[in-house]
This record gives sequence, C-alpha cells and structure tokens, in this order.
Amino acid sequence: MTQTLPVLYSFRRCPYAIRARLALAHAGLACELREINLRNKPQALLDASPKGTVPVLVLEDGRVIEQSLDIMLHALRTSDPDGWLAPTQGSLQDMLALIERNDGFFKQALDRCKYPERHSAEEVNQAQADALTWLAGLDDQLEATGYLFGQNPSLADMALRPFVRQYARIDEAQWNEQPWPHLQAWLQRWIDSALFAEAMETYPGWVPGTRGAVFGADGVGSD
Ligand SMILES: N[C@@H](CCC(=O)N[C@@H](CS)C(=O)NCC(=O)O)C(=O)O
Repeated sequence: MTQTLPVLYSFRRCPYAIRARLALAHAGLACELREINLRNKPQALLDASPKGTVPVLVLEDGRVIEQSLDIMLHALRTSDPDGWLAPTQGSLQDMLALIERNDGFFKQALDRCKYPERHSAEEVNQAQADALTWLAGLDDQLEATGYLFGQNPSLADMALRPFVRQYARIDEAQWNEQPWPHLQAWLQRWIDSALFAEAMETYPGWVPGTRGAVFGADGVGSD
C-alpha cells in the first residue's frame, strides 16, 4: 500500500503521544493515525523504530521521528498558527529546558506516585515531595498570565499538560483540594478545549495491512 500521508503510531492515553497529537492537530498536519496496543506492538512500528515506544511519526519520504518533542517541533515548524514556538515571554531554549525537567524530574516522580507499589516507601515519599515542589513551581509560573511563557499557549504548555493531567487523575479529590488555583485552571481550560477533544478522540486499534484513520487535517486553535 503506498503511503500518502505521514503515519503516526499512537496510543490514546500516553502523555507523550497526546502532546504529539496536540501539535499535529494544531498545525493541521494530516497524518494516518495507527492506534496500537503496547502489549502487542505491530511489526511495522518495530521496523520503523526498533525502540518500540510511541509516538513515532513516519514521514512520506521514509524519515522517522521517534521522540514526541521532535514530532511537536516538526509539526510546528510546518505550521504554527498561534505561535507556540515564539512565546511572548522567554525563548524556545527556556521552554525546552522546562520540558526536559518535566520529562526527567517530574515524570519520574509522577510514575512513583502513580505506581507506589513498585517502589520503596522512601522513594515514594521523596517522589510525592518532588511532585508537590514541581507543581507548586508551575502554579507560581502561571500566576501572571495563566500560561507558562507569556500571554498565550506555547509549546511548553502543550508539552507539560498531559503529564499534569496524569498526576491530577491519580486522586482527583485530592487534586481539587490543592492550593494551586492557576495550575488547576490552566489544566481545566485545556481539558475543556476543542483541541483536547480532537487529540483525545477514540480510534479503533489499527489492523496491519489496512489504512488507519486520518487525523489532524482540520487544524484546531489553542484554548
Ligand atoms: N521519550 C519518548 C518516550 C515515549 C514513551 O515512553 N512512550 C511510552 C508510552 S506512554 C511507550 O511507548 N512505552 C513502551 C512500552 O510501554 O512498551 C518520547 O518522548 O516519545
């Protein structure tokens, strides 16, 4: 079967895949979405990217982009209608530095808070403290404008929100009681947005040999 669109291997709930879908949908970069089962990865995914994580974007010319942040950058360098790469405060480098801390420091804490049974009590206590510190820091950063880097949603807002959502979902009652009004509002605005709805649409599992669903063709504004 000839490939007429970029192919996105995706998994609906994965925060990395969510951030990639947000950027693709926002850019209006149409692709063929192949929803995969992480417990039974299709050979086509492993052939394209042997590391076997999602998201992976295979371009029409065969180039493979296998990191979520690189997929976001590729999409936004193609089309960035709301200036996610050019925030009104701070620089791309500042955003990339925050995303790196999210993907390292906060992601580790998040996993330990989410699956405490897999870690020692000491590790879990430390992770809970780290998560609180990180999230309180984001709340401070959001206080002035409601976004992380100035007046509008940016790459950083969209790259971090799926991970904060995962944290909020560990215990929603506890999340709602936290003293982070800016962070809570920032997360909720996104969850209520058309872009979130587009990125979180449900697709049937991809059947190898068939064409996946067309995703991202329309272009959806930020919240
Ligand atoms: N650094 C990668 C991380 C992607 C990642 O870890 N994705 C998870 C799903 S959320 C995955 O595919 N894990 C492989 C597995 O569970 O076998 C990225 O940014 O794309």
